[in-house]
Amino acid sequence: MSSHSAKLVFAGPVGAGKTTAIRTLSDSAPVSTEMPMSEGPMGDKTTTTVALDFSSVQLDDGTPLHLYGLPGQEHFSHMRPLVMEGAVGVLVILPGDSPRIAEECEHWVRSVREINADMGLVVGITRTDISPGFRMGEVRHAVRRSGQPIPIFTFDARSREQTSHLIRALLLSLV
Ligand SMILES: Nc1nc2c(ncn2[C@@H]2O[C@H](COP(=O)(O)OP(=O)(O)O)[C@@H](O)[C@H]2O)c(=O)[nH]1
Ligand SMILES: [Mg+2]
Repeated sequence: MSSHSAKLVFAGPVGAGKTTAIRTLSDSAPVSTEMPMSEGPMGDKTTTTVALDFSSVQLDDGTPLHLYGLPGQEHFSHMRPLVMEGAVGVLVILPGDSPRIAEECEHWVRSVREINADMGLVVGITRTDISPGFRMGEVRHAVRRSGQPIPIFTFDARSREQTSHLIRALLLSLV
């Protein structure tokens, strides 16, 4: 890793855990643009990211790591190439309790690759503790359908240890 800085982007659908992961990792208070959900609350989730999340953390060697969370909604898809500009890798976060997880996986991995085919990519699946129906095999198949193989992990975005582990896996996949 260079001594300058690195940029990582967190992508994925609404409710996956992008904002939570960035908050969990943050050294300083993250900048966030949370607003009440226009369509009303989704379960216990009453706000959603309308523009983006941003935070900066330091790697062990002192390298600043800039973290950006993309808005999940499709009507903000025009922001993805802008936010991904200059990023070294993308973490696609998917909610394990989504009945559409395979479809969402294929969609997000393809969207990222359409913007940058060489982008480092890792899939992280949250909320598996509350998803009795979660099947890793479905996500593996979806990843295969969307092209090159990429690592898939489960993690809890509320856990700093688990989220840091995933970031390390993404950074290691780039070298
Ligand atoms: N039970 C459980 N909840 C989680 C886990 N990871 C994230 N969450 C919760 O899932 C929600 C994700 O919302 P948010 O971070 O706003 O999602 P975003 O739309 O992707 O930014 C939050 O309420 C988190 O606390 C997990 O592994 N298990
Ligand atoms: Mg968010």
